[in-house]
Amino acid sequence: MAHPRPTVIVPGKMSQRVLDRLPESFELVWLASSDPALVTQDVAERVSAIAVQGALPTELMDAFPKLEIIANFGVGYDGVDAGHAASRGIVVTNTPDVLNDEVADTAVGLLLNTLRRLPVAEQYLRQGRWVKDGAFPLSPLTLRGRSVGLYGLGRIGLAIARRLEAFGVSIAYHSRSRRDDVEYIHYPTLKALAEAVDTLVVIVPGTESTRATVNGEVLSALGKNGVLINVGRGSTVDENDLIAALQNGVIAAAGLDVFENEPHVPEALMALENVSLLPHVASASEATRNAMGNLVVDNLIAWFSKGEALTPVPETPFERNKG
Ligand code: NAP
Ligand code: 8YV
Repeated sequence: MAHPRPTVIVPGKMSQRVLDRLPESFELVWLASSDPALVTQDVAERVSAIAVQGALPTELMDAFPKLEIIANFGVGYDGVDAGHAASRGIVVTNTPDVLNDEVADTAVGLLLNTLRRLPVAEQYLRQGRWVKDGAFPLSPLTLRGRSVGLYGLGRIGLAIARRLEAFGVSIAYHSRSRRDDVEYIHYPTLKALAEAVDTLVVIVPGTESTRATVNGEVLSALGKNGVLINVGRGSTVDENDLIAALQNGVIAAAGLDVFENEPHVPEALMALENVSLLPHVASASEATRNAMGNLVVDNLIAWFSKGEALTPVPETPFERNKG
């Protein structure tokens, strides 16, 4: 047989762990980009799996008639049209749980950076200003006495909440369904949560139902002592409303790991002093990214060897035709 192993296509950038492990069990075809024009007819007919990091254009998905599985590098799979995959009987997998602790650690770090301006203080020291100008200015904001609201209390939201308990702040949340296994107060709407707290941490998926839900109205409800932290997806926050709220003192500060049009961050946001910005690094340690990479490959192996993916997304609860 010319190609006894399943053929996996990887369009564009991908975790090195995935690229290193795939050839042990699969024929790996790497594409320089997601452009379907790069796919030869021969490859198109062979491909039964895609491993993807970031966006997968639907035209590329549809270039492969025998596609069975799309293994997404990341727990968020907003870059893959899972509804379309479902309509074709294609299973989509993601990388839940293995990154919860790393992302939660980063969220707490970003919150502290935003409140206490620690990255700015470090730059002050490095620029010799401690010697020249004396002590760094006191931070107007503190975590002391804050009430934190989590927008999303799933796997990562809960890991953030558990960490925040140790900081002695009050914790509440909004999600569509109330959890029975926590004591935190549940608010049935995002606006009600924003009215009740002064610190909002966004950790919901980037879907149509969350798109631009953190808008001017929600930010006004958060109030002038309010702090917004976003470690979910940029699409959840209306960036223009956020910039206006930060410029006009509608809220006090924001810490952002994710943006609407990554890697582009609006100049207006970068010009503000009351923001702390990270380039989407919440899960970005070697150990955690390798664990995510392993789960991508293990999903593919499980699918082709056992007929079941390890972590399929809810839209595609399929089993492989074992016959
Ligand atoms: P999860 O376990 O599925 O939790 C999602 C939470 O959001 C649940 O509490 C869910 O509750 C809530 N939710 C979903 N849609 C909602 C809506 N329309 N309104 C209100 N609440 C809603 O997901 P996870 O593993 O914690 O990951 C969450 C997201 O974090 C990922 O999808 C990804 O986008 C993002 N993320 C970012 C990074 C980063 O590097 N910055 C890293 C990892 C993950 P209900 O369903 O009850 O509403
Ligand atoms: C990764 C993420 O940065 O898992 C997610 O949803 O956003 C991050 O862990 C991303 O998947 C890498 O492309």
